[in-house]
Amino acid sequence: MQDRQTIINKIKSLKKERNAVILAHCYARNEVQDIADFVGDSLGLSQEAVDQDADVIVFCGVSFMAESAAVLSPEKTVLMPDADANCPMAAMVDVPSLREMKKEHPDAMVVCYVNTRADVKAESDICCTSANAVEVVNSLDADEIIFVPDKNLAAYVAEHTDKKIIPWNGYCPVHNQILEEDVILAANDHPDAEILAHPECRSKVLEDSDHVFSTTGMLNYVKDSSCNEFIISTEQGIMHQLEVENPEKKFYPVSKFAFCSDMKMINLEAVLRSLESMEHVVTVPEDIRLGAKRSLDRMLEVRR
Ligand code: CIZ
Ligand code: SF4
Repeated sequence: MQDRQTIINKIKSLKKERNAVILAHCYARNEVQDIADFVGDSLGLSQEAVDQDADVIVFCGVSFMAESAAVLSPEKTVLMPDADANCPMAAMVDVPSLREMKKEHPDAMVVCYVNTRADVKAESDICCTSANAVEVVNSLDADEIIFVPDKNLAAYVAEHTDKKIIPWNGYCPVHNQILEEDVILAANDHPDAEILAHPECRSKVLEDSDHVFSTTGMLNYVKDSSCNEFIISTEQGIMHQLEVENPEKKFYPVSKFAFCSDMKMINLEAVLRSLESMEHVVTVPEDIRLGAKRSLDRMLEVRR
C-alpha cells in the first residue's frame, strides 16, 4: 500500500496531465473532500462541472450526482471512482412505476428531487433540490403535484404550499433513521446549540429543530450566524466542511448513525485508480440526457 502523501502527489500530477477537476460531495470521506477542487451539494457540483474549463470531471459522490454532471456537461468525460456507489433513495423510484402513478393522477405534474436517476428526471416535468422544492412546486401551473421519491421532503413541501402533494413512498435511509429522541437527547446535552436539520428528515425531527436547510444552506447559515454551537441533523460527512470553514465553532452530530455508506465508498486510492485508468466513465443515452436536462433547466429557470 502506498502512503497517503504519495497517493496525493500522484493524484495532483495526473490531474494536471488529464486536465481534470475533482468534485466531492460534502458527505464524502474527509480526505477526499480535502483533495477536491470543489466541495458542495449535488446540484452545485454539477453546475461547477459545467463552469470548469476541464476535459475530465472526477465525481466523488453517488451515481445520480455523476449522471447529473454528465447530463449538464456532455462534452466532458465524467468519471466515477467507484461505480457501485449508488443512492438507495434514488433506487426507490423507476420509470414504469412512475408512469403508473401518472396514469392514476392525469392532471398532476411531476416534480422529482435531484436524488433520482436520469431516466426518472426525463420522465418528470421538473426537478427540485432540497433548497428550492417549495418554490419549484409553487411555480407550477397545476393544483396536484406528484412528488418523487422522498416522502419526508414531500411532507415538508406539503406544509409550505397550498397545492395537493401526492408523495412517493421513498426515503433516505440515513435521514429517515434520525429520530425525534435523538434530537431531544442532543438538545439536552448541548442546550446552547442551535439545531439544524435537512428536510430529508422526518417531520417530527424538523418540528424539533430551529432551522431546516439544505446542505449548502447549512454551510452558508453557520458562517454568518452569531451562534457558536450547532447540532447537525444530516449525514455526518458535512461536519468536516463545517469544521474546516468555522474552526472557532462547535458541531455535534445529532446521531452517530447518520452515516451514508455509499457516500464513503470512494477513497483516495479509488480517485487515483480512476485518473490512471480513466474509469468508470458515466454516460447517459442521448434521449434520456435531453429529457433530464429539460427537467434540470426548467428548475434552474425557477431559481435555486
Ligand atoms: O442526501 C443527499 O444525498 C443530498 C443532500 C444530496 C444533495 O443534493 O446534495
Ligand atoms: Fe442517498 Fe441518503 Fe446517502 Fe444522500 S445520504 S446519497 S439521499 S442514501
